Amino acid sequence: MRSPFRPKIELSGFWRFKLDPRGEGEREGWHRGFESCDVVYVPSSWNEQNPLWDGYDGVAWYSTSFYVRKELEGKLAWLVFKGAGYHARVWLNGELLGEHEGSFTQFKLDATRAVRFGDFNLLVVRIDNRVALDRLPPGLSFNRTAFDFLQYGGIHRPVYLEFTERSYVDSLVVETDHEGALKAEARVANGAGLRARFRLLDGRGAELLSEEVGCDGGVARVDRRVSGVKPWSPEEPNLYTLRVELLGERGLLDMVEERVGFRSFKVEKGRVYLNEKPVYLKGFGRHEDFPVTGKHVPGAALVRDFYLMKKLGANSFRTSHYPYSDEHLDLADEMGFLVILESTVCLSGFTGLFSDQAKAREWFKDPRILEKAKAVLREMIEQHRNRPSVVMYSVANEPPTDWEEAAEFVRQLAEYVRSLDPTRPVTFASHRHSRDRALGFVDVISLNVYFGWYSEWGSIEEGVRRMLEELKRVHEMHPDKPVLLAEFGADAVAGVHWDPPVMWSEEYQAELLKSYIEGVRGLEWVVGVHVWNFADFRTPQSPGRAVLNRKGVFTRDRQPKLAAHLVRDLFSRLPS
Ligand code: BDP
Repeated sequence: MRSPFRPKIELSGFWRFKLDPRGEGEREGWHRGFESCDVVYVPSSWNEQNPLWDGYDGVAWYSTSFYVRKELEGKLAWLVFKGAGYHARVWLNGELLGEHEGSFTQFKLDATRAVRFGDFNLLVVRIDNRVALDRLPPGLSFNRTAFDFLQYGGIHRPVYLEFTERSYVDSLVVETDHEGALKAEARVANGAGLRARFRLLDGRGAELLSEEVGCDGGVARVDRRVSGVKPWSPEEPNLYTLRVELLGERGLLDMVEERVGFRSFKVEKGRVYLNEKPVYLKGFGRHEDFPVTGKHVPGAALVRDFYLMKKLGANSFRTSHYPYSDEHLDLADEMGFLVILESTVCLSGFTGLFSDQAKAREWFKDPRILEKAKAVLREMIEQHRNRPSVVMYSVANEPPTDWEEAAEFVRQLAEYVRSLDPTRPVTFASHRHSRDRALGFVDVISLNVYFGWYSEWGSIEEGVRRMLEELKRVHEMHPDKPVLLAEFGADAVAGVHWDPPVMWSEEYQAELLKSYIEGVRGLEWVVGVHVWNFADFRTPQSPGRAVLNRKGVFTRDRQPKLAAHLVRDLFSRLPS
């Protein structure tokens, strides 16, 4: 939900920055302002902005100041962080506004009492980016994590201050189908006696619907079928604007908008359907990772990514392994990509973090962990549920769900997601395959498979044989569920060529991807292939990683490897 109406102060730019390795800032009163010669750019991660901060995982402080005009006095002031972390604590003019855990979901703090109108204001943010077992995703330290991507720190996404009247639209939930059904529900704060006007506009601004309703009980609703709308799909991502205007006696009090696509998506009898037609998911697992800016992918780079994905014939991706930014998903809506929106429960190397496996099992029974996992799901669904691009939720990546405790954890998350949004299918990415005890709890079975890379070293043929064997076993166990090949791939260092194809060469990567994609083509219960990964990305340091995970079909600066050209050809021979 965005507002073209509310006064807004954008806070992107150069902020003051100070590391706090001993964690003494708060005791020393840094939240009231601190001195430092260091500068950092927001939005972006701190790590690559200075080689000295590259591997820093600890506490760091940010500050900036801004002016608020006197005319805004009397309004409510909201400070919005689109993503900062891992843990953020925020002060305005020395007053604590609040805190938030998790880097990848937005949070909004009430700043009304702390703002100085007609004056300068000092905003201070303390970021704690330590890796820990009770954080999501978990780890022991910067280079010993359950997840295979760098624990970047900082204010990765935009920050702004926004003003509303005392009565304002607090949330908007929209549901559609491909035949023009439109259900919308706006929650209005202090809405007694007010009216809300819902307007639907097409791409040219022509009005297709206008309906005025009361806001009694703090809720305004419309439930209509709009005639003449074109459905949203990857081939034709038709978008409309749903605008909600809040009307008081003296006129307009608030205005919010959501971009709406009319589409339906469902899983039935082992198939997935978009707008009642079977659809094959072709695409990638991605990351938000870019040179220098870290976990912030600049808008121009995102646009390039989306054109590259289009060029290769992709129609889909997974937000591995956390919810992506609004810009990222705005482009998916706009350019027509089917998105599997994944939470931050990434547990790939989880069991390896424990010498005592009983302790690892206990983790899944800890109610605080379950609560944190639910909180991320709640926040990501609230933030992104109106997007036509988001067609499915993934509650976890590679949990050790051959264990009963982990399977029960996943079951609870899947159930929780359905209670929040029953309109979308649920999945998680499994690396336990036929030994997985949680596959029965989800609508689509997503499998991450690395035969021919992490096992069967150097033998693509043997790898593909094992992969197919395992896939068929899973299918026999769950014949009614569609299977998505959610990850498969091989590292290739760009520029390394070898004949015959050997591991780490561009040829090996290309050959492996080809054999996998051709191997599953024609299996009618396989509903898609997501290559791991779109581009090379940074990881913790270990002997298995050459600074980056090199499984990208593009390099980190988005130039093609041999595999990119081949994938284009392979995707073109798959169903659409
Ligand atoms: C999978 C993980 C992914 C890794 C990938 C790899 O889901 O995060 O990056 O393996 O090892 O197990 O390349």
